[in-house]
Amino acid sequence: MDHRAIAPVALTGLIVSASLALAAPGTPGHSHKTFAAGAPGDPKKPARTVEVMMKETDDGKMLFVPDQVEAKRGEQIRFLLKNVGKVDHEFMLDSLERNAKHKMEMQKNPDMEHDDPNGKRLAPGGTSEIVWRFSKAGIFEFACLIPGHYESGMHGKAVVK
Ligand SMILES: [Cu+2]
Repeated sequence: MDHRAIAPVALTGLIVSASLALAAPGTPGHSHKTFAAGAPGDPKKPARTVEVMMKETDDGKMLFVPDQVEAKRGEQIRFLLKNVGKVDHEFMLDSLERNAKHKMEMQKNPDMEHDDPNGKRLAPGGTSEIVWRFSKAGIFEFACLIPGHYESGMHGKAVVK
């Protein structure tokens, strides 16, 4: 019996199961290392404060107030986020394409929690902030990607000139 022939097979099996575990769907949380809408800001540098409220209306809509923010290229904005609604909401600042893709992922994994430089999830009554540097010109989007919320109106534009 040659034990040396068995060892590499066992090792390969171990590597395969480890990779499968890492790639398993439904893993809560994920990181976003690249950002489409600019870059995480520097809280020590000056920033203009923009308050954004998240809420539901009596007729079933879900909104950001305001739903449009304008910035100059290079400007830093401190988004002061307030969930004044009755359910969880999130604020995810990204390109329209990336938010659309991310929304599909959220449909498969609705409990995905966000606490990223460009996105936060807030419980009712919760507040948070995001300091963001709009280093690129373009039209970006802030959206709530919790299933059903985007479709109920929960998205806004960030226009950077
Ligand atoms: Cu929402």
